[in-house]
Amino acid sequence: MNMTQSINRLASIAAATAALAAALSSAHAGSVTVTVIDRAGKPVQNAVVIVVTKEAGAPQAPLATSAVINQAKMKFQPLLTIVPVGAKVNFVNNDPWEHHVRGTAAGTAQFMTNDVGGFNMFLDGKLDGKAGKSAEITMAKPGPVQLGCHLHTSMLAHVYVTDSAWTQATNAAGQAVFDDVPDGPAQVKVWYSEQLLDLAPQAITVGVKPVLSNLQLKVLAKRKAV
Ligand SMILES: [Cu+2]
Repeated sequence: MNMTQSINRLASIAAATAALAAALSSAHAGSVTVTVIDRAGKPVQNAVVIVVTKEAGAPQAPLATSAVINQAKMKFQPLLTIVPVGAKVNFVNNDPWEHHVRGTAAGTAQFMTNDVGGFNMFLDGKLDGKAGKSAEITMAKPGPVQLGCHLHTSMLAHVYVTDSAWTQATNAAGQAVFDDVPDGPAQVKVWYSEQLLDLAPQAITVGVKPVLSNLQLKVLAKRKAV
């Protein structure tokens, strides 16, 4: 084998190795653990963590495309619901009195646009022995939505409408754990109802090594988890 043949041989081996590495890395999905703490360093439960990836893909456990939010005992239940864009959310009044439910953009969006895709609906009180009155809303736009009631100002809850399949609420330890994020560059974003101004997204690189990311809010967590 002369010099040129050797170099060609090496070049073809290198190309094959690179192709194999690319195939392996594109097939791989990495683990990302995000911990959200508040201004005082305490873990924040029910913050919404969104991982935005460049690679297409779907997690093994996709977000449900429908959800039910009950009104019961003067509260929305649950207080935080995460759904993908286009999801249908059914509001059900289980109280024996009327609720006038409204949805408006939450966070900075409420100041930045008049077109918030908001909604309003009267739900009559539930009659004994009958199913609660309900109404379905399609969540057409990404972003946080604040729920309230025109009749009962103490009623407050949120729907986070996400355009990333990798979106989770943090647990009591302030953590969101994603097991199958496609490899490559990604951004971690966090939304929390008390944090009005969005924090800058954090750039991460997903790969074989698990990513541990910490985000600190500029506000204090609610004393009682929402
Ligand atoms: Cu009400």
